[in-house]
This record gives sequence, structure tokens and C-alpha cells, in this order.
Amino acid sequence: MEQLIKQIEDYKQEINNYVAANADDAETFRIKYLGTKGLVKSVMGEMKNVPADQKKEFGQLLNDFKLFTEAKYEELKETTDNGKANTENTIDISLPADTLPLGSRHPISLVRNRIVSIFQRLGFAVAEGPEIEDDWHNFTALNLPENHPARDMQDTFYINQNPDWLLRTHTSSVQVREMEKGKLPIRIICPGRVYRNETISARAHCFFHQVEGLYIAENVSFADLKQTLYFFVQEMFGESVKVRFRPSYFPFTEPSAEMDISCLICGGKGCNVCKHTGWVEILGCGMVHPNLLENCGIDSNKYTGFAFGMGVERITMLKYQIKDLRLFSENDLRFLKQFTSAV
Ligand code: 2NM
Repeated sequence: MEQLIKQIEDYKQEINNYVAANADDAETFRIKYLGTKGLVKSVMGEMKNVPADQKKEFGQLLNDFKLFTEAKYEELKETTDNGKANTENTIDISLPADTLPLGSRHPISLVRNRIVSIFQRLGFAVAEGPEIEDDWHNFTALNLPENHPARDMQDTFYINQNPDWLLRTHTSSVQVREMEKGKLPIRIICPGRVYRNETISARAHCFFHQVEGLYIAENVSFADLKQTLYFFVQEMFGESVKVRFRPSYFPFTEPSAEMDISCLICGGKGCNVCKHTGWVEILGCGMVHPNLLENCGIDSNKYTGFAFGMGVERITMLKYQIKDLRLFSENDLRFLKQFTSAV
């Protein structure tokens, strides 16, 4: 038994000193030491000659020897494989990287930005406010009467925890907040998401995007309103587009009007888009109601103003001839990828 122990020590020495220059050398090692006719197998075979009372001790010794040999083989394999990788399978770091899929602006964002920048050129500043509003800023200050249908639970999302809170139904609430600050004149544009309780269809959704504008100063007239909006239409849709104003009603403006543009599809001759009238409605507007100015602490004898509001989805649908509102919120890349270039 002494002799076997000495023998194993010698083998370990030999194995430890083994050098492999390449994968073939490592394979030669495997066959010599770990193969079916290899050294480890034959040393293991010595177990049968070990007396019963020493089997446990020798079993341990032989097993350690096997593990030692296997570990050496793993080491040889690893070093020679890596060597191979360095010569035959190198990565060319000078190649261009894989291209990352680039996203693009949503059409609603593109058109909103376009609308905002047209008004910015006229001196309007962007103002923003909360999407969860209180009753005062969304309705009461805006001259919306107690029994107005817009206030109904059916039309507005109220917040359970506080019946005074709701999801804003228009961005006019932002304009009320600006008016309350008391710094005049005011010339602002308010882009943002608004919420209304609608059954979702091709023409309606529970939320949409608005851009509202407000100009309050001394001597602001309806003529200023008309020329400002006419400039906007020419910049947005081109110089050949015609406009017309129709009398209308909004609680926050008096007088109020709706503005139509000549149909972009048929040029005014009549088609499905304009329902054969030659005109399509694009926004509502009017002179700010004096009640509103007074509600916000502005002297309505000294100041006048105009306001307008438009739906970004509507403008986008007209501009790109998009027939279904739901396309904007379906996240279908085949749709979204069509708007990569600047509007
Ligand atoms: C519209 C139509 C008419 C409007 C009014 C105001 C405010 F708060 F200044 F009075 N902001 N926007 C307004 C007026 C909005 O949307 C169809």
C-alpha cells in the first residue's frame, strides 16, 4: 500500500508538469490519463487489492487523484481553447456596431409641436398645468353653469377620493391659473391631454389632445383673433387654404365662433371628408367672457381678450387623411413609422 501511495504522488507530479501547446496536446492528455484505458482507470482498479479495513481511506485518496486529473484537463482545455479563439475567431472591433432600432415622434406630438411653434413665432408662450384639476379651475371660473352637461358624471371623470377633483376636460383650466396670477398682458398657448367620458369609436376616445390659446391685453379685438387664426391656418395648411367663421356658443366666450377651412381633400368642390359642403371645422374661438376676467381678478373694463381651442387629433387626421382615431393609441408600428420625417 505504501508503494501505491508513492506511485500516486509521482503521477500527480507528472500530471502537474504536463504542458499543452494546443488543443491536440490537451486531447492527448485526456486519452493518456482519463481515457477508458487511461491511467486514472488503472489506478482505480487497484481498489480490489486494498484490504477491507483500508478501503475507505484509499477510496478517498483515489477519488482525490481522479478529481485532480480532471481539474488539470479542464485547465489545459481552457487555455488551449482560448488560444484558438485568439487566432481563429477574433472579433473585428473596427466593424460598425449593430444598428439600434430608432423610434420616431408620435404624429400627435409632431403636429402639436408644429402648432405650438407657429404661435410661438407670434409671441405666444407655452403654459402647462395639472391633468387632475379642481372644479373651480375646470368649470366654475370658466363660467360653466351648474347645470351644464359637461359637468355631468356621464361626461367627466371625477376622482373618488375627492368629489372636487376631476380629470380636466380642456386645457382652459391652465389659462384660468395664468389669469389668476394677475400678470398682464397674457399671451399663452396651452397644449395638453384632456379627458372626456366617451364611448370609444373611430371618432371619439376617453382622452385627446388640445391646444388652446389666450391673448389678454388692452384693446384686443375680434379682428386680432381673426388675423391670428388666419395666419395659423396658412402656416399649417398652406397659403391657398380659405377660412370662414360661423357664429357659435361657448360659455367662456362672447361672442363665440367656429372656424372652418376649405376642404383639403377636394379643394372645396365637395367630398366625403367635408360631407359635400366644401368646408371642415377645425377650431372654436371667441372673445373672453367678461365674467371670466372678473372671476380671475382682471378688470374687464380695462382688458379684453380672445381665446381659441383646437383638437390635435382632428388637425392631424385632416392633415394626413387618417380615418380612425383609434390608430393613434394602438401602438401599431406600421402606422407610427409613417411619420418619421418632420411635419
Ligand atoms: C374653445 C373655444 C372657445 C377657450 C377659452 C379659454 C379661456 F380659458 F381663456 F377662457 N380658453 N380656451 C376656448 C374658447 C376654447 O375650444 C373649442
